[in-house]
Amino acid sequence: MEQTFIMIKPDGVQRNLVGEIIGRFEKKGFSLKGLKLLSVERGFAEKHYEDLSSKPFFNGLVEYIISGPVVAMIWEGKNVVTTGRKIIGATNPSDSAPGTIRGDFAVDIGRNVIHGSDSVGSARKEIALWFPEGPVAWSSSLNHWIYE
Ligand code: DAT
Ligand code: MG
Repeated sequence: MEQTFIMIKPDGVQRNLVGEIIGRFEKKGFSLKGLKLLSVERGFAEKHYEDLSSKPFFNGLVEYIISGPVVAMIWEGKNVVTTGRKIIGATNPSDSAPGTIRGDFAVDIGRNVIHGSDSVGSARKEIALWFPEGPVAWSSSLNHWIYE
């Protein structure tokens, strides 16, 4: 089953949005396969965002991610990468539809509350970086009510 990496950024933690965000993924029907609250160091944040290292906003982005604890998660389910990005909403909260996490809870692109992997390949890379121990192996007894 497909997995994605979701991270609640430091503003989401500070603004007490952790329960709200986890609730949206839970209620959708996706399964939580990894969860931790942690602070990351500069080098780790740079590695997570290495594809963006040439962007003018890279340093500010790294400063933001290391500015406080984040919640790192693995979520599993059918099409969870693409659907997870839809639940999160567009990168710039000015463009994020109401009903999405960024559409409902963010204003500025530099404080957009949450990260989600953009492809199955990057999900695999990001899960390996953030969860070297791998996902927790369990399966929900509700799967029968969520999948045909
Ligand atoms: P996303 O987080 O939607 O996958 P991304 O991978 O293109 O977006 O960029 C990572 C983060 O970098 C994004 O969540 C916010 C920040 N960012 C992206 N484009 C930006 C821009 N033009 N100005 C400032 N910050 C930006
Ligand atoms: Mg991205």
